[in-house]
Amino acid sequence: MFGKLFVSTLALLSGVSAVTPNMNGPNLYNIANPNITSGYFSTNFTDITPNVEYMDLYSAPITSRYADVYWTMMPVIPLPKDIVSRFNNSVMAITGYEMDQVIVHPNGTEEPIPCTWSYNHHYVAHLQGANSKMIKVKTPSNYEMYDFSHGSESYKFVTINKSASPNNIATSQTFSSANGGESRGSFHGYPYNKAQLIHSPKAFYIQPMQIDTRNRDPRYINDKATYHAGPLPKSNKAPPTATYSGLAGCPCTDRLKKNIQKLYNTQISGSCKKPLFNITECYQQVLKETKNVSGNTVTEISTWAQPSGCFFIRNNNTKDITAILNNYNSSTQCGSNTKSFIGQTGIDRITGVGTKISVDKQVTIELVGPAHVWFGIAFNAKAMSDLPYTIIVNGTGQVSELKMANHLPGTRLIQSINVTENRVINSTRYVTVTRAIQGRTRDYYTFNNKQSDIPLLTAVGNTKSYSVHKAKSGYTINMKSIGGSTCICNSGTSGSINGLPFHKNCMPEPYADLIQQQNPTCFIEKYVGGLSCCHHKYVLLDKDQAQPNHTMTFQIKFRFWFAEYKNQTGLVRNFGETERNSGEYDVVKCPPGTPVKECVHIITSRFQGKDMVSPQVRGKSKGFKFVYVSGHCHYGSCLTMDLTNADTGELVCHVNGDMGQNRKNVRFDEKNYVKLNPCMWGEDRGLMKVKFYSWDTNFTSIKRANATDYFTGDMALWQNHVELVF
Ligand SMILES: [Cu+2]
Repeated sequence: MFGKLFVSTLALLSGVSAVTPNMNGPNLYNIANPNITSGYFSTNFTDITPNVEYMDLYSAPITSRYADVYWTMMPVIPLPKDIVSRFNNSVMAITGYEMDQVIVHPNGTEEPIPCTWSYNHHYVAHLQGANSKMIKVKTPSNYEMYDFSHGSESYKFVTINKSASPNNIATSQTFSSANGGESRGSFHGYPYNKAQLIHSPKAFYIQPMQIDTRNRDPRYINDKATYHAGPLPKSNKAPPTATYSGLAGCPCTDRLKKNIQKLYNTQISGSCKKPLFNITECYQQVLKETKNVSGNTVTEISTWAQPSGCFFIRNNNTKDITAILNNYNSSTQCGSNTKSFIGQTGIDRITGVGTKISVDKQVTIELVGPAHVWFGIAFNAKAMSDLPYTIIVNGTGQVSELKMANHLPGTRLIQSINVTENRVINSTRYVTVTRAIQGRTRDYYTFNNKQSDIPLLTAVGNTKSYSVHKAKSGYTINMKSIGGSTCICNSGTSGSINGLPFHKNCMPEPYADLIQQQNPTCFIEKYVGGLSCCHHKYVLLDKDQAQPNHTMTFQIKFRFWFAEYKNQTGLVRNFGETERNSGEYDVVKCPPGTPVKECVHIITSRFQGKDMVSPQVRGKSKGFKFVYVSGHCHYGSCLTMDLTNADTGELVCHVNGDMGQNRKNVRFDEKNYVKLNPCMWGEDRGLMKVKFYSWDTNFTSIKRANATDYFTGDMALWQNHVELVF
């Protein structure tokens, strides 16, 4: 063994020869950006790092039936005792890893299983050090790009004993590059003298997502060479001729209940982005807004003279509300023909303050509050730090105007209001003031029909004269048009699939283009497949499709390559998304008749270096050097991924989706399942030299996909490792 160490949780010694080969075979892997002028870069780990060693680790067995989804954090696998004691209080330098999925037979032999049997959708794996612990984290609803880690349920390792690991050596490491169907045939390794460093390594964790796609028909059950389609749900997008399983796209089956809630907003100016044309919804929403619809009916009209879709009109004299649905695609704006609008709040439960605002030729503000202490109301503010225009009524009935300050009493303003009413009835004070619509200066709030929702802050004191508040609260006053129309517009949807909230953060232009392209992945009502329909233990068959009973049991196998720590440069994870920040997207099939060459679905995103690494990891560094850049995209459709430095036009990394062709004697070559070569930079011969990028560098990512067929839940991720530069 030339002093090389071979360890395994199963203590398997088969397949080990004197010259330690790569687990998945010699010379299997390639890189996307070789520098052939300086020689050939070998992807055999023993060629990169002298005296490199390895350890083989196996997940607990996974047992699945056809169409099962397996996606959960698996039980911890302790590292072999001799490794733990050897690296206790010292550093292991991980130079790369290999992955496979294998059936381990009772006699110890291993049988790799193809993508056509169990599709590794992805995995996130970790090595835990003695000074870290695993915590479960809920991805925040407005997560940043670097927060993402292949799906919603995620785990994080945090350092528990900072002083134990000197020089900020990491106490845990995550492995999730080229981490899906491409994993077995794609290179996960670093150049000479670069590594993922971990202090006191102790345990292995893996959260794989596997989809069982093995046809259990006795005619095909043992055919590893060719894919034979098994039963597929109605929402499956793969054509009958597909050489890959449509289950890999996580189709939403009729076993899942989709609950869609529509969202609405009102407008008294401009036009609805999405007018509401459904008569039942129109009636319900007008009733919700006004509490009273005259005739309990919606009048349908078709005219250019009114805004499109659903709106209501309040009669100036009778105060009757008429609900109207205009089927004409008109350009007339909401609220037209009027400058008067009105809004009213209830009495706030915390402060006891209520407000009514009427805007016509001037503004009338009616305030209700406690009679014997001061109370106040601030306009267009969600916090005092907004420094809002404020009206204060003190316990003796004096009314004044202020510009609020943060944590300070604020500045008195020259009076612009007339007090027209000031009465006390049963310890409640009723004050009415009038004012010009336009504020006297910028310190005064100016009312305008473009703002139909005005956030208000209310406060109440303990004392007669204005001083520190006893309680404060806030609400929004909703202004409605009088005489003119108040439109009710569609403003999107929210909802859940199988009881789990559906949440996407698809970013608008210029960051990404899924929203503009109306990609179905962003909208629950259009969503037909992907991670949200693919949770642990889901069965990807319709209700009326019986799930075959036959089970298959296999394990995920990892071979970690490591070396003694000799001041290798430690690498950190760096993450980018072309589908910002959805985490997946649909490759939408091109229209029938499109020439094959033009049938390409393209998405683009723009981000900066700092969007790819969290501020905590960036620390005081001024930038980074790419060492390992790995594109991630899926089976069947992935054509190319390009990462470009938008400031210079330099193409940083170009990745080709290398589709399997079922060639004999080629490993991991299942037809149309992908293999992805990473880009690498280093001092080794055959590699390009590393380059510095500041955190402000602008990058563009473009992903091209073959859209001859429809693919749900595809991805276009960059899962990289970089060197920080201080
Ligand atoms: Cu993926």
